[in-house]
Amino acid sequence: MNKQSNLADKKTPLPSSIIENSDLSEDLYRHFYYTLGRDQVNKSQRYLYQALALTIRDRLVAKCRQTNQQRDSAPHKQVAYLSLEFLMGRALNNAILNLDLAPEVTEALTQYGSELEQVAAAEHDAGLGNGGLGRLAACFLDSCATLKLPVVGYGLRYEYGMFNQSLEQGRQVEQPDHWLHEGHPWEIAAPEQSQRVKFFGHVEVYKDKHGREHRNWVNTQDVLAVPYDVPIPGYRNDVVNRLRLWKSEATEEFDLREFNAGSYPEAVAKKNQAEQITMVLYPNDASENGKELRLRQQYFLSSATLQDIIAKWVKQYGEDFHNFPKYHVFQLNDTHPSIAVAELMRILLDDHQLDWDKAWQITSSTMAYTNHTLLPEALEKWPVRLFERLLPRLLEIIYEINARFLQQVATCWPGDTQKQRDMSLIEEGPEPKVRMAYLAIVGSYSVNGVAALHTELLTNGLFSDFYALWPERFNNKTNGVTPRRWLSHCNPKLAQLINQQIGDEWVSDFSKVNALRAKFDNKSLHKKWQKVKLENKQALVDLVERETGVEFDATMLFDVQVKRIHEYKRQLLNILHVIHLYERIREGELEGFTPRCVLFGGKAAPGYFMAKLIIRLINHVADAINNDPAAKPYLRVAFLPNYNVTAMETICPATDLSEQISTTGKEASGTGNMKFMMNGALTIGTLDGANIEISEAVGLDNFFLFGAKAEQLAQIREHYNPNDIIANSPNLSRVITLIESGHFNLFDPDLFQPLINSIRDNHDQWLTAYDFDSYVKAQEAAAALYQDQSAWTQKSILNTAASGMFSSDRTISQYNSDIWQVKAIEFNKAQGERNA
Ligand code: GL9
Repeated sequence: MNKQSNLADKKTPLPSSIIENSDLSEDLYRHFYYTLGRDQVNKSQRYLYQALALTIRDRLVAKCRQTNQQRDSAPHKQVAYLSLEFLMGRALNNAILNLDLAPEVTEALTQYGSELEQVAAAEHDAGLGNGGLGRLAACFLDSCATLKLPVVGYGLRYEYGMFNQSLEQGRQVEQPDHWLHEGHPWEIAAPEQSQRVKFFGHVEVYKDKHGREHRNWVNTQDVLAVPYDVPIPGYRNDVVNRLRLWKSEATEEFDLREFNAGSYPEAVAKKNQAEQITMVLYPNDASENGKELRLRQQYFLSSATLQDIIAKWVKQYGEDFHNFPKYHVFQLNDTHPSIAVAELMRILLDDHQLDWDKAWQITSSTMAYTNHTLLPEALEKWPVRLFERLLPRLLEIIYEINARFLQQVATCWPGDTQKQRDMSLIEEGPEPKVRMAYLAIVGSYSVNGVAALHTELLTNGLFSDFYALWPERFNNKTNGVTPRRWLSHCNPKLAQLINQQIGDEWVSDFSKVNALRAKFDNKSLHKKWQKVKLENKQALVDLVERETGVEFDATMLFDVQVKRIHEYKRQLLNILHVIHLYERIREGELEGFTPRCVLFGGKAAPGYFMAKLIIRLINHVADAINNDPAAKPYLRVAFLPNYNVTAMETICPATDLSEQISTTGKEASGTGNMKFMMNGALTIGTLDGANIEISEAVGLDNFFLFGAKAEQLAQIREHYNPNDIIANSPNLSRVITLIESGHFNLFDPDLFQPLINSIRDNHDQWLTAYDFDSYVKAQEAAAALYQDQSAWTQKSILNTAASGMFSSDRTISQYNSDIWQVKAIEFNKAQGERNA
């Protein structure tokens, strides 16, 4: 300690100033030639990328250390954001933007005859998530660092991320995404901070010297959790937070025991079993996955994270946990890590001998739960039998939590045993199950939904009993997205134009983008706005042509739906409309026809038959249309394979019309809708999720609204007959007749019948028929408006101007003021001077 300060006194440069004063191009040179041991610079963008990433990582590490020091200089409350998914995408350009290094980097690369764009393209997406939920976690990390909040992300370091999608004869084919195979230069392993996570075994009861009973979970098969830290820079504010990703490894003793028993191959096989846990991300969008390995992943993340944090606590404060809730919050990203509730209880009870009430008080005042979906199939329930075998001690704790909770229910609703069954953490039946959402609610001091409608539906519907018991626990936090990645970085031309108009403060205070509103009618701005859009569309034209061979035309209306393929998101409704447009062309109904290019993109869960069939229909329809010369001037259709974060960075700046057409009440929020809006797209959408708030912010004059409303659903369902609707809609009849005629599947009769049946026979669960005519009408309004470029551009500007509240900075500020209440990290003067 003294030695160090002596060194500092003698003006030995601090680690951070070594980096800050060093020359970026020299560092790049050093990493390229020495760290990586390469030569022949020009030949490998890949190694140049790695060297540049290491060069920038040095700077991040310096700031991360400073951030830690500052944060730890006084006791500080901190948040752990627990998520099974962090869909980070690429990191290089984001770091360069946030650290403001673009000029230096560009110059350094010129000396190697290279450009940032080429080098950046060598980076693999970190695809550690499925879609909205995982990308939200990534946007949140950016906002937390930008708002200087002490928030650490905790997740899993999957060896294989979201699968790569390709198309074969219109079918989705999945390939493994071995994103780590060329290394991940941003991460730093911290094996000395590894944790042991227990599985299997059984519970023993023992008495301490005071005669008190305790429990021990013994004879377990342990797995090692090794942390890898990824730096998360704030926007030009010197703060660098952390994302800690756990990798599973075999414990050494395990190997040794088997090895000594003479079974070397078995020992190695066990090692594989341990390493399986973080091998692969489950590729399921909003649907339950009952696989044992998935529960192992969830417990592994929860246990490693809590043990990590508790170990640091004990080191600092010993076993006095009295103040623990003053310094810690655990935000649970959906129910996936909700086993953390029981795990924190276990650690406090068994490892630190707290009594139940004290442990419960601590647990239930540090956990907070975010719900991301109302879809019943996504509500996680784990078989009690599985719990019993895999996590026997956790099941005991859940039973005890439940027994005490049901007492409360009984007090509140005396004699109402049905209520007790309804609210029990254990679902009865031939195969009893643990209801993970209920565990999360009972164990948390805050429960939030992700858009106003969604939270309303949670409190009035899905969780209404819990809301009746604890109304103060429930709150809404409408989602947001980071304007750094989703405007500054992905749309530099528009960002620059906005800067010219209103200055650049919007980047860190996105409410300021509202200043654009005053200029919505400025003709010279219109010209520039249109020019930027056209150039962005050209970039998308190139991407689509490269990836699909389909020629888009940048002068046509770009109509885009990219997101996971799911029936409730209704890509089917969209392609039915495309077929309707095609029929108009075939029948010569061309009056007022606005030429358009329709783009689809998105992955289907590998086991989701209907979603995969929708992909095939889109591709077959696209083929028919793109190969019909009569259609070419009016309509082009493409399905872009392997939609991911990086693709969206080219897509959203180029989109005119954003398709947000889910069945009302089904999309909890949506976040793609916000990215498109920021970039000046107009939305065609239902009153669902955050669309409602989007339409309110921009005004219904600037939004193409259609479809049933959530409050009408029950009434619609009462006498609903989709076949009547089809019969009474000439447009829809014509479309369905064309599909049923086999026009798009000449060699494969009945191929698409399950899709038609889902509308006709299966009560049209997603109201595709019900909403079709109103969708077509809204599409016609969009098409008509597009012909008046000046009117369209006005509305485009108004959309960007009204997107201020959809910044994840706003969302995170609300999480902080309502739920977390942590203080921003402020660098004190002394430290600033020392580092100057
Ligand atoms: C989701 C909801 O479906 C979205 O509407 C919401 O915007 C995001 C983020 O809150 O969460 N819930 C969910 O399970 N997914 C979501 O996108 N699915 C995936 O992430 C694939």
